[in-house]
Amino acid sequence: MVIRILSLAALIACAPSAFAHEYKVGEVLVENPWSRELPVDMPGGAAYFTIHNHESQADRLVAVSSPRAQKCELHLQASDSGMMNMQHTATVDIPAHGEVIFQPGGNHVMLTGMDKPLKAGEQFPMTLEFEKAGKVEVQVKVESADTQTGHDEHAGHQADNNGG
Ligand SMILES: [Cu+2]
Repeated sequence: MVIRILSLAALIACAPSAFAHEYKVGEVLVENPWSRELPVDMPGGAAYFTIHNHESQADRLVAVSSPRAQKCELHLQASDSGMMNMQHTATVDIPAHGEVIFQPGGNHVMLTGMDKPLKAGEQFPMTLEFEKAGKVEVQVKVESADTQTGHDEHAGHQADNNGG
């Protein structure tokens, strides 16, 4: 009986949310890929997820692509002395036994060149390619705009993109 209770506790500890969905390639886990519904006049979007590396050596996210967007770019965002700073990067390092979080106000995959805007409730495929673990296709769930807050930095960034 004690053993049964313990194993149940372990199961719960490994599942932070009943709604989380995750994808595995080698020892790399991509957790809960999601995006946010955007107004119709917004031609781009952003995708977020958490990457866990259970391998004892570091890996690297080297490419992202989706049939839903012409271009998927890796963007890093760092708060530098109070100023939000966004930069395009070719790759993202995933430390050994570490995790990298992509989230609003932080790292994200910028989606541009979409033929139609993202609608809440839909999901679309996106392929992540890791240098060592290889490729994995995930389903990105689109959530409604009001389920999350604090995205203002990113709206400003997209305005910049439109100008260039
Ligand atoms: Cu961006």
